[in-house]
Amino acid sequence: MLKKKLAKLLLPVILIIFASQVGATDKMVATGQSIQQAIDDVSVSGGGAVTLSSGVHIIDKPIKIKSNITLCGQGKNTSIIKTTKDIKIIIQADSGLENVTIENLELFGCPTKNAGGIHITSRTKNHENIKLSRVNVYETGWGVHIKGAKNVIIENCNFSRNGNLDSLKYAHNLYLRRCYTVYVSNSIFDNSISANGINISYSTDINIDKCQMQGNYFRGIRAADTKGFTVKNCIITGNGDVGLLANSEKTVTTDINWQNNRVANNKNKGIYARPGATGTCTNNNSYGNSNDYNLSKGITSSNNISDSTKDICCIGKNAQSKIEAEDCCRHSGIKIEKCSENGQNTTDINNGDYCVYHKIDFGTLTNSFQARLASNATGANIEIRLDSIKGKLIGTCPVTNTGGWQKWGTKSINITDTSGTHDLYLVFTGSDTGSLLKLNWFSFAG
Ligand SMILES: [Ca+2]
Ligand SMILES: [Ca+2]
Repeated sequence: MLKKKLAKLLLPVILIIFASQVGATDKMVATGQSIQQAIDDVSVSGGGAVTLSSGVHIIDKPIKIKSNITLCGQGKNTSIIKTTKDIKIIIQADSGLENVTIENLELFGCPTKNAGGIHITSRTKNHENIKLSRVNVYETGWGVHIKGAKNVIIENCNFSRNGNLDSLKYAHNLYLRRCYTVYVSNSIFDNSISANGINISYSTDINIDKCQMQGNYFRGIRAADTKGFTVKNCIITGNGDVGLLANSEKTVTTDINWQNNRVANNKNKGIYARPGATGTCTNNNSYGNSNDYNLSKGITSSNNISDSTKDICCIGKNAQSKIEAEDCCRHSGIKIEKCSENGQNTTDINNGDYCVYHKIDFGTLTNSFQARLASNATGANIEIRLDSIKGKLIGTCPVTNTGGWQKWGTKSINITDTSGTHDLYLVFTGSDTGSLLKLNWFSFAG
C-alpha cells in the first residue's frame, strides 16, 4: 500500500526528471568547432538544440540541417555564420525534413553564382514544420529558398541585399516554391541586387503580414500560379519594377487578399493583378507608381486610395521593438535617405517637422526612450507625444551634436510611464533654422 502511494507520489517527479533529460543531448558549438558534427550528434540521439556561441563561425562547406533540430544562436546579432566560398550556407540533409527551427542567427555569404543563405528544398517528399525566427541573411547569391514544404513560419527575419548579377530577375531575397500554408510576418526583404523582395510560385495559402519590401532591383513581392495570396500591412516601396503582383507562369494567382498595404514609388505598376486573378483588394494606399492600381475584373476592390499624405497602412508595432524612423506612417517635412549604418534614416528634419507612427503598443509599462541619431547642429529636441501633434508630451529627448551628419550615437532618456496602444508623434524642435538631426531608429523600454 505504502509502496503504491510512494510510486504515485514519485511518478510525476520521475516524469519531470525524464523531461529535463530530453535536452541532455543539446550541444553548444564554440567558434572553430564543427557545426555539422554537433547537428549529426544531436540528430543521432533523437533531436534537440544546437546552439552556436556568440562570435563568427566560418564555414567552407554547407551545413546540412536535419529533422527535429533547432539550430540557434545566442543572439540574433551575436552568433554569425559566415563564408567566403561560392556555397549555400544551410541546406537540407534529406527530403521530407520535419520540425526544423533556425533562430537567432545572422548569415553572411557571397553575392556569387552558386552561393545562398538557407536552401531547404525538396523535389520529392515535402518538408514539414519549418520555422525561421529572428534570422538575418545578407549578401548571398540566392538568398533564402524554401521549396517543397508544408507549414512554414518566417518571423522577425531580415533577408536583404541578396542576389547575384548573373541571375538578374531570378535571384531573390526570399523564394517560396511549392509551399503550402506559410506565414511570413514582421520581416524585412530589402535591396535585392538582382530580383524580388519575395518571390512565390506554385504554392497554396501564403500569408504575408507586417513586412517591408523596399529598394529591390525587380519586384517587391510577386506570386505566380498560387492559390491563396494574402498580403496585409506591408510597406512595398521603391522597387525597380512592380510593387505587389499576382502573376502567372502557367495559371494566374487566385484568391488574393490584399489589405492595408502602402505601395509607393515603384518604377512600374504599384498594385497589379493580371487578368484571371480573383480575390479582394481593400484599404490600400498606392501612390507614386507608374500606374497605382491595375486590377483584373475578378478582383473586388474597395476603399483604395492614392495619396502620399494619407496614412493608410501602418504597421502596429511593439514599442519595445526597434522601430525604424523611416517607417513612419505619415510625416511633415522630412525626407528619407540611405544610412551609413545600414538601411535608411530620416533626414531634412527642421523645426516643426514631425513623424507619425500608428498603433504603437506600449504594453503595461514603458518608461524610457532611446534614439539612434546623428547631428551636426545644437539645441534640438525630439518631443515624444501621444495621439496628436499637440497630444500628451511623455518626454523630450535632447539632441546632442554627434560630430557629423552620418556619425551615429544612441541617446536615452526616461519618459512618463506609458501603457496601452497609441499613435506616436515625434515632433522635432530647435532654434537652428537649418537641419537639426537625422534619425535612424528608436525604441522604448519598460
Ligand atoms: Ca524639413
Ligand atoms: Ca533606419
